[in-house]
Amino acid sequence: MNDQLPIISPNLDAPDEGAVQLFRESILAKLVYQVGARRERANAHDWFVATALAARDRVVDRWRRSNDDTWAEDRKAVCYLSMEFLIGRLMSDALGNLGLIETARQALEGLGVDFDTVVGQEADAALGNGGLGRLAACFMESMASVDVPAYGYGIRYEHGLFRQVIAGGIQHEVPEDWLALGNPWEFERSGLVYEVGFGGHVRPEVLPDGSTRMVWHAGEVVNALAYDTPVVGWRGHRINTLRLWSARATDPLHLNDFNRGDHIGAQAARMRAEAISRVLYPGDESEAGQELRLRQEYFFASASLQDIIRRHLSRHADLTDLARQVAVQLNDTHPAIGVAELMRLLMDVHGMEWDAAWTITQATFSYTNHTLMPEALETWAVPMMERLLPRHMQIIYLINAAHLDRARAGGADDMLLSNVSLIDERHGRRVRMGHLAFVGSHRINGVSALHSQLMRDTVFAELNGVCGDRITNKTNGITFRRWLHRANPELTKLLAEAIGPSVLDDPNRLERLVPLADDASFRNLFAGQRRSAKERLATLVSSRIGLKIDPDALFDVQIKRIHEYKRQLLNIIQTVALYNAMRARPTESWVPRVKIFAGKAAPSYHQAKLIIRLANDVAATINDDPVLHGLLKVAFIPNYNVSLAETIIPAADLSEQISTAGLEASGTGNMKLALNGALTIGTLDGANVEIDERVGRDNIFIFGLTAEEVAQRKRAGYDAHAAAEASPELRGALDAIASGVFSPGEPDRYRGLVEGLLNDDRYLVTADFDAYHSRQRDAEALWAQPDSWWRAAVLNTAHVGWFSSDRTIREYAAEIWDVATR
Ligand code: 26V
Repeated sequence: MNDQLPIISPNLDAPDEGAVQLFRESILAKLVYQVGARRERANAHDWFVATALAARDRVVDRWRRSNDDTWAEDRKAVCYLSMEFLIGRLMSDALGNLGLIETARQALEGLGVDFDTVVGQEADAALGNGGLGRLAACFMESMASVDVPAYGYGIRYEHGLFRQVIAGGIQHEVPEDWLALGNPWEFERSGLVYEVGFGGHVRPEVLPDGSTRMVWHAGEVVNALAYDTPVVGWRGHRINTLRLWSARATDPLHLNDFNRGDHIGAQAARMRAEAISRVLYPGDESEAGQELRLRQEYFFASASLQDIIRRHLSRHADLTDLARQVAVQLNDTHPAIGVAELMRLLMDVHGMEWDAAWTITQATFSYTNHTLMPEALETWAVPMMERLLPRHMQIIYLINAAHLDRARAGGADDMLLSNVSLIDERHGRRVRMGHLAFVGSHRINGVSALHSQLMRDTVFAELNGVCGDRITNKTNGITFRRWLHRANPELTKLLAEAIGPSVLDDPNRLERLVPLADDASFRNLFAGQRRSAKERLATLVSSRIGLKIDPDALFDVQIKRIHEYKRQLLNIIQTVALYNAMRARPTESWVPRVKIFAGKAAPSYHQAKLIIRLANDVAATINDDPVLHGLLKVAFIPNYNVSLAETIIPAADLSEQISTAGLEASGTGNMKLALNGALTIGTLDGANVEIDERVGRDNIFIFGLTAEEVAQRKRAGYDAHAAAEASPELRGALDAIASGVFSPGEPDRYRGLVEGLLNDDRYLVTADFDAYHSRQRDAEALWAQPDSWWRAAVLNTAHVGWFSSDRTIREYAAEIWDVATR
C-alpha cells in the first residue's frame, strides 16, 4: 500500500538540503498565514504551532490513502474503545515516524529557532490516569505501525489529568488546561455529530407492519461532536484515526429565560450537557465513579457505536456482517455499557431479532481486564441505571436471564448463579460491569501471564467456567519508537551503529547485543550514554526542586501512580533504614545513591497523599544532613507525566517494581526502564515475571513473597508486629518515622501511618522488607563492580525486544480480532 508515496527513510539519516528548504518554507507559510505572526516577533509557541501544522500537512495525504485502501480492500478495522488515551506530546511522534526530525531541526535552525525549545512548547495530552491510558496510546501507535486499520474512540476532555504541585511536601491539584493555546493536531468534524440520550422512558410501539418495537423516549439529548487526530505509524506506512467525542448541548441557550433576565439559568442545560467532556476522572484503582462518570461512559460508547454502524451501512446493505468488518475492543469495563447499547441499536433502531443481535454483539466485542483490585471493579446501582438508561437496564436483565438459564442448564446451583449473575444482590442491587463485558465478549484477556492466570483462578473463575473458557493472555507491550528512539536517541544511535539500523524495525534484533555485553569498549559507550542522560536529569531536578544530585551516583527510580499496593512505602522505609545505617556508620564505604520518586495520588486517596508527604519529609531531612556527605539524596519530582517519564527513564540505573505479588496486573514502566538498560529490583508480579524469564536471574534482583505465598499469608492471618520485632532495620526505620524524626514540627504526623501498618499490613510491606533490604545490598555490591553492572544492563536491553507493543498487537490481531498485520 501507499505505493505512490515514498517509504520513509530511517530518521537517523541526514536529510538533504532540498527537503530542509521545503520544510522551512512550509513552516514559514504556516507561521504567516495560519498563526498570523510575523517572523521577527514570533514566540516559541508560534513556532511550535507553525511546525506542527507543517508536519500535519505531510500526514494528510497519507491519511486519506490509508482510509481509501482500507475501503478498497474491504479490510476489517479495529475499534479501540477507551476512556483514556495518555498520549503526551505528539510532535516528535509524528516527525519521528515520518523520518522528519532532522529535517525539522535543520529547517528551524536555519531560521534561528531551536528545535528542542519548540518541541518543549507542546502541552502533554494527558487524557488518562496511568497504565491503562498509556497502553491505549502505545497500542494506537503500534496498530498504525503494523498496518492494522484502526480507530481509537474516546473522550476529548477539555481538562486532562490535574497538574500536581507540591507545597510544604503536600500534593495540591491544579486544573490542567492543555487546549488553552489550541491543538494543532486535531480536526473538528462539524459534520460528524450523534445524538446521545439519557433518562426518559421506554414504550412498546406498534409499527405499520403490525410488529412491535421498544421505543426509548429520552428525557435529555446531548450531541457528540467528533475531533480527529491522525496517528502516524512507523515510517509513515499507515495513518490511523483517534476520534475523540466532545459533548455539546442540543439547545445551547434558552432564549426565553435569557430575555427574562435569567442569564445563568438560560445556560444551565448547556452546562449540564457539556460537563460530560469537561474533565477526566482523576481516580485509578482506588476510586469508584459517580453519576457523571456513568454519563461519560455511555456518552462515548454510544457515539462510537453509532459511528461504527453508520460507517458499516455506508458500504453494506445491512448489519449482518458487522462482526466480519469490525472488532470492538473494550479497554477495561469503562465502555462495557456498549454491550447493551449495541443490542439496543441492532434491535430497536435497526429491527433485528434478539438472537441475531446477540450473535453479532458477542462476535464483535472483546474485553481487556486491567486490574483485579476489588475496589476498582466497576458496578453501578440499579436504581441509577434505571433512571439514566432505562432501556439498557431492560436489556441487561434480558441478557442476564438468558445467561443464567444457560448456567442453570449446565448444572449451576444457587450460590454459583448468584456469583455469576450480572446483578450483585449483596449490598443493594448493582450491575457488575465486568460480568456484562465478559458475557458480551467472545474473548476476554488479561495483560500478563500471571494476571491472566489469576483471572482464571480467582475473580473470573466461576464466570469463565459457566461461559466456556474465553480467557486468553496478551502480555502488554510498549512502543519502542517513543520509549527508545525518541526518549533516548543517543542510546538508539549507539545500538544502530553497533548491531545495524535494522534494529529500528525489528526489536528482536536487540538480541544481537548479547556478545557485546562482554565487550568492554561497548560497555563503556553504553555507560557513557547513561551518564549524559543522568546529567540531563540532574539539570532538570536542580531546576524543578533546587536539589543537586551527582550523576555518578546510582539513580534508583520509582515512577508510577502512588498506590498502597505499589508499595512506595516499602521503598521509603528502606530508604530510612539505609539512612539510619549511614548515620550509625558514617565511615563505611557507602555506594552514592539518589532515590528518585515521581507519581500522582488520586485527589481523594488520603493514604496515598500521606505517602507523598512522607517521601518529601524524608527527602528534606536526608538531603540536609551533613553527616552523609551527599552520599544519599532523595528527590520527589513533581507532576509526573509522559514527558517527564521520557527524561527520567533513560537516566535510571535501578528500576523499582515492588508491588505486592498478585496485585500489579502487568506494569509497563518496568518494560520501558529495562529496555533503556535499567536493572529491575522487583517482586514476581505482573510482567516482572516475564521480564525475569527473558533477562535471566543474574540480571535482575527478584525478592519477596510470590502471589501464592501472599494468598497463603492472608488466609493464615499475618502479624506485622512480629515481623518488625524480628528485623532491627525495619524496627529502627519505623520507630524513626513514627517518632517524628522526619516531621519534627509535628512529631505525631506519621504515628497513625506506622500503627496502621503494624495493625493491618494489607500489602505485606513488613513481610517483604528484609528480602527487599537484602536485594538492595546486592544491587550496591554489583554497582561496585562496574564491569558486571554494565554487562547486566546491556543484557537487559538485549533481551526485552519481546515487550514491543507491535508484538502485543500482532497477538491481538491473530488471536482476538482476526485481522491481518504486516
Ligand atoms: C479505575 C477508575 C475508577 C473510577 C475513576 C477513574 C478510573 C480510571 C481507571 C481505573 C482502572 C485503572 C486500571 C489500570 O490502570 N490498570 C493498569 O493497567 C496497566 C495496563 O494494562 C497495567 O500495566 C497496570 O499493571 C494496571 O495497574
